[in-house]
Amino acid sequence: MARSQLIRSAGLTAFTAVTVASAALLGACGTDSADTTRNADAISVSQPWVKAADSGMTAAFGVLENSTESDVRLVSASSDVADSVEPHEVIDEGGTTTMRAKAGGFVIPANGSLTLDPGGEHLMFMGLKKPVRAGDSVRVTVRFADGSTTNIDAIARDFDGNQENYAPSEHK
Ligand SMILES: [Cu+2]
Repeated sequence: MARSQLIRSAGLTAFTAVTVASAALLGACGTDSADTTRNADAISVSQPWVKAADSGMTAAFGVLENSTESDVRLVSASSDVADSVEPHEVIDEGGTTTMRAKAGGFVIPANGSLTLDPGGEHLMFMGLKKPVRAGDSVRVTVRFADGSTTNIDAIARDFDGNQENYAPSEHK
């Protein structure tokens, strides 16, 4: 925003503006991290699955592995089958577990992995637009801190455990 104002006030041509913007982007990449691997290329996902549900809410799980020397942050997610998808964590509030949006998203540690599983961190689907049936493949797009994205195709399966963690009352 500040950059475009600067360019406008300097009265530069559109062509110059594009060149300046590109140079600024390259500069940002160089200084953000010594590792130039795109976040999306650093992360591989295994065993992705989503809990089958007729309506309302559900959640997706799996293992995210980071093959680089830098921590990678998953900041947001989306799916065509839900109004919204959020990184969630489960917390213990005086003996009762409840869940909430995880501030800042998930960190996948350098040379490590993050497991999303029932009762722990998960990708929460809210406002299902259609039933998710066992066997369905549900695409979730996850976005990382550097803006790169990965499509995850999660297979739906019936899962009865941890039902209490997905009660609508626990969501705002
Ligand atoms: Cu949740």
